[in-house]
Amino acid sequence: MALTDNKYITDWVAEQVKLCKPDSVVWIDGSEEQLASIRAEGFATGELIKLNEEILPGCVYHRSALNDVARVEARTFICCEKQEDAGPTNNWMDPKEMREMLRGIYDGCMRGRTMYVIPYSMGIVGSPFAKYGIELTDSIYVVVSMAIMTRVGTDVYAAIVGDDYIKGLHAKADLDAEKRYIVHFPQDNTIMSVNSGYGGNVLLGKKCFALRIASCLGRDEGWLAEHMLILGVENPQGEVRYVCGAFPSACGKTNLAMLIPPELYRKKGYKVWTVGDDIAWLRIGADGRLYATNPENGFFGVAPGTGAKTNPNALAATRKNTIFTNVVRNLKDNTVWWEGLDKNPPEFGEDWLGNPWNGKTATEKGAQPNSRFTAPLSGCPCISDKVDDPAGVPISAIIFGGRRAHTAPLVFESFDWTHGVFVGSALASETTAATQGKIGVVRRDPMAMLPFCGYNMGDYFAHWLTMGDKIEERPKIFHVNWFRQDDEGNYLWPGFGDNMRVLEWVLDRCEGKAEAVDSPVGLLPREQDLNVEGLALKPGALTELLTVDKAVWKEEVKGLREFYAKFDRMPKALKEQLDQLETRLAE
Ligand code: OXD
Ligand code: MN
Repeated sequence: MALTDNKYITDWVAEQVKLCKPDSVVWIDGSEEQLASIRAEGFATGELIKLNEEILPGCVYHRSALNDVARVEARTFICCEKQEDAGPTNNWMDPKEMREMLRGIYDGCMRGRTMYVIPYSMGIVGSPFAKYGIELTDSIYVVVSMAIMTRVGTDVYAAIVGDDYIKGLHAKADLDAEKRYIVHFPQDNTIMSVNSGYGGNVLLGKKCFALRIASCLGRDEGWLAEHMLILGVENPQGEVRYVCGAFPSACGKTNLAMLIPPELYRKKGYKVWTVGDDIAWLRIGADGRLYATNPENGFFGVAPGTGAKTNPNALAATRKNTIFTNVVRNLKDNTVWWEGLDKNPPEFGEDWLGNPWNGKTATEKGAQPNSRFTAPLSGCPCISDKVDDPAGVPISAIIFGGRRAHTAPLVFESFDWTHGVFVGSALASETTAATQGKIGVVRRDPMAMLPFCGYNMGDYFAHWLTMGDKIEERPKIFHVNWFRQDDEGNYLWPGFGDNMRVLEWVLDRCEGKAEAVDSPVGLLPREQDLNVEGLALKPGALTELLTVDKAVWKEEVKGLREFYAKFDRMPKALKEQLDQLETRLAE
């Protein structure tokens, strides 16, 4: 029975039922009772596997299809009216043609299945900044995942006014990779996802809504939807300063968001608090500062590499009420394992494909490199007490970063907001397992939003510049690179908790307490400005980390010029920034 009498919802659901032809429709109310019965159904069908209740209470295991383990950018579309509004970095098709084509794929695809109607909120229900969505899906995995990643409940129906909600239709269909489409219709606030069961393609509140559709809403309403972590650094005086960080997928955003400061800092009383690890919605507050909220309610983190040494907070967050996807199952105690968890892989395991796997002798990896945990924010030991504050947290600094072996120094500060926007537009990184395609290729990923911006990125850069005009107390903008290597390919910087040393300089710069020197690319700390006490850096490493190699940067400018040439709508101010960088490099 429908749980709302809002005609804009019931009529739309009825239309989708007519199209997909499910055997039954279940309206989700968000209650634990209903979720428990849906989980039980998932256990019965095998879509979910219950894990050891004593060791991993409330945790379940899920496997996605072999050909369906990552986001599919080549099959992701922005279908606005005009192609030029989607811009050169998005796939586009005429919305009418796309709807026609999708109609054929969805027609009857839920026969023999149940359609679930999930009401969810991105942000605190009822807060002026929350945005609502309804996702229709034939996947139990999606229902239980959305209940972790977003705020699901009947209060969402009550909060939706008229048709002011994002419509999402997801169907697994046949999981046919050739007919897999992730499509956004920003002018109708609609998302259609079909033939996939992988989280990044099907948990529609996340990338599809909170980034692609929300970026369009932000452009129209004067705010920013960004692919950013949000963290707070508490100093020994108990003051907390907040930072946002945009890093391309799988560059360690979750690790940075949950950083544990080195002992030296902990002893003095420094702490780091996590507000979010993937998405930030940024708005200008009444006081003219920029405020960030995390619209999500959970973490969808990459499992491999998450361990007691690299990220104990993330690991702790996964010990309760978590969904593990495509990791190794330990059949002996019905728990989970992945590469990088510990040095004790199970002997009696099952790999992500469901084949017997002996971690003591295996030559192949047991967990899929993009295997995931879906865990509630509330389970994270360092979760900020501001995470549920609808006003968000005031942002002192914005940090851009990527994986660059040789180009970018460890950290630099932009000269001003416009230069900072230029630095964000120039962001690049080496590809990893989070997307399909080759691994290790350098790709430009402006503001880490290349796969997530729902409109023409030229207009998006212009929107950033306009936001800068409106913010009275602008955050300073920085660039970091934890991944710089020496000529032998060794990392020069230890990363992880020691990134706190860089954060300290960043925040001190925001408060006018630290020095910096000019360089062609931005303002750099001098070696003595970074606290490296107790760090065993190789001789000369710090000097190299803070070096700007002009020859390498001249090549970078060439690459950037090619990239900029793609955009008809690149703002003049950013083209000028590129010219100015070239001039400074020639001096
Ligand atoms: C993610 C991604 O899953 O960016 O967060 O791919
Ligand atoms: Mn992400």
